[in-house]
Amino acid sequence: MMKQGIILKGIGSFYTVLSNDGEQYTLKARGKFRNKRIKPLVGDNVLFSDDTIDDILERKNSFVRPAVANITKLMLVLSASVPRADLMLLDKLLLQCEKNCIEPVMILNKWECRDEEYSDDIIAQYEQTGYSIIKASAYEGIGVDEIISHIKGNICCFAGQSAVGKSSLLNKIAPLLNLETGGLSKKTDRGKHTTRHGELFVLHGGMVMDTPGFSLLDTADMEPCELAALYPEMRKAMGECRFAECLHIHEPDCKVKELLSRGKISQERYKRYNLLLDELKEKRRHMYD
Ligand SMILES: Nc1nc2c(ncn2[C@@H]2O[C@H](COP(=O)(O)OP(=O)(O)OP(=O)(O)O)[C@@H](O)[C@H]2O)c(=O)[nH]1
Ligand SMILES: [Mg+2]
Ligand SMILES: [Zn+2]
Repeated sequence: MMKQGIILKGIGSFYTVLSNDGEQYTLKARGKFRNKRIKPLVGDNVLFSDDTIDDILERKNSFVRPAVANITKLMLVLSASVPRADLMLLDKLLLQCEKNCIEPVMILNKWECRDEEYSDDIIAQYEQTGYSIIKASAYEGIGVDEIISHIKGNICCFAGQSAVGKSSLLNKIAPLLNLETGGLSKKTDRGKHTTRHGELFVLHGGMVMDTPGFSLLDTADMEPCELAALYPEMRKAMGECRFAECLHIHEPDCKVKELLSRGKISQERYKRYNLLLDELKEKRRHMYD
């Protein structure tokens, strides 16, 4: 009899699958996947019988690093003190979410020892996006209930640079996880992370994954004129510029520029939009080289 389930983890050629009836199975993948060079991913919805995965259902989205599919929320963890965030990287991850129908949730961890000027600035730069920004502290349990409320019914990946406190927050949310955490000082070589195998944990009515970082997909397939629509605060202006193909830089009667001048769009985020736009144009120039 064929059953359906979701892959929680894969080690070697074995996959742990949580079936719709709530049982967990250890399964192998059919040879046909290898022949077709398809690798079942954590988060995949699969059909299986006996001890083999027979089919992978269509993916809503998929990523290479971490290898995961069908994410519905990306929990972007930042530190309100150190380490400082790379906001360009954050913006790129937010664009990635927009492109893949993933809801981003920003978490400002270490709130109990926040640098006020710095954390206020981050909040100010992103408040016009409308994204949730949760003030949190794994140490003091601040914001934990709010994070938990986002998990139900979702596949949530915790992403963010090393040492922002992803694993610490997850341990606070679900102490049984007992994930490894560490200070910056413990990590000798930069590429090394305390978090290794991607695994989905079933908790609080949803699933979460701790990740050692989240790499970006290539954005070369995007038209420069599509970029602004991936910024919620700019999206409001779409269709209101004089030119349909407006890139919102030097064009006259540009609604985005108007919102910018009225403080409805953050100057800093807009500046990074400009840099990204240049990057995109540059990439497209080289596409036909
Ligand atoms: N002050 C403060 N420190 C925290 C908080 N949460 C975590 N830390 C510390 O920050 C350091 C990094 O925490 P981790 O949970 O290992 O960070 P991570 O994001 O999982 O790091 P990687 O696994 O390397 O990606 C540790 O020393 C934690 O004790 C917090 O809320 N406040
Ligand atoms: Mg970690
Ligand atoms: Zn415009």
